[in-house]
Amino acid sequence: MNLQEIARHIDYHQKNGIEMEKVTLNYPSLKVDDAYEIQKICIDEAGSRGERLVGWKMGLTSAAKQKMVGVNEAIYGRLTSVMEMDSPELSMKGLIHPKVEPELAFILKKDLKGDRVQPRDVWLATECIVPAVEVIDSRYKNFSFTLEDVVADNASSTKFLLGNQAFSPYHTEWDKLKVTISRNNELQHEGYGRDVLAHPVRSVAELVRMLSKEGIGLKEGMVILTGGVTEAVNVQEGDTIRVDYENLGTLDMTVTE
Ligand code: OOG
Ligand code: MG
Repeated sequence: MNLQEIARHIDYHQKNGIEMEKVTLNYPSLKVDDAYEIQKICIDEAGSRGERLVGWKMGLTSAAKQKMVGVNEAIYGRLTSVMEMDSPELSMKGLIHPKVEPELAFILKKDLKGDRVQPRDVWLATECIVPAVEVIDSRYKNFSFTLEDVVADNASSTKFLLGNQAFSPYHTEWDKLKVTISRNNELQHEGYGRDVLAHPVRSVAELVRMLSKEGIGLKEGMVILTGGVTEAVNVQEGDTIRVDYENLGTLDMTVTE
């Protein structure tokens, strides 16, 4: 099994927004560690095209998300500069079957590393928390995959939109924050910050612990998506999405051609 070759195959489908068969169909013995290695090779490949690593995401950190895709483990993915949206307009160009989901993003003011990182370390390293919307677009047919497949496909990472307003970590009870997502003015899903590993701060701590196995950590200035609070919502051209973060405001996204 040649991980470089598998990575090149996935990178091609990511870059061009073309769907593909699951990697595990051809490589049923693929291990999670191999899948993370493939993910890394794909990002190095994107790096050679000028994309910069700007952060990380946790995925499948809520029961709603795990149930939706049938994978019961938290995973991580890498966020690059081309994934960051600079306007709330999502173009369908180059996308396969995108879904959007509400997220809470941590922005770091210090590096974080180590296998014993606790929530208090995360608080000390957090500059602010920003409401965010993530666009996921699995490269696999029918959005169907195993744990190994989705890890190799960079946890379905595609785009993310950060809200304009940053919030102090200290004046909101993030676990009690209610989040709802509507499409075309119809409520789709609702959840609470605590649906993300009891508290989103724990998602960042878990990410650091997972990365420490690879000998890496988080860097100052990075953005960390802590994982979809609710199930994701399918979108198509013409849709408008509104995510409501209670007293912290709303984030809107419109889907264009
Ligand atoms: C995997 C990515 C999950 C999240 O926030 O749970 C994710 C997927 O559902 O395709 O981004
Ligand atoms: Mg997500």
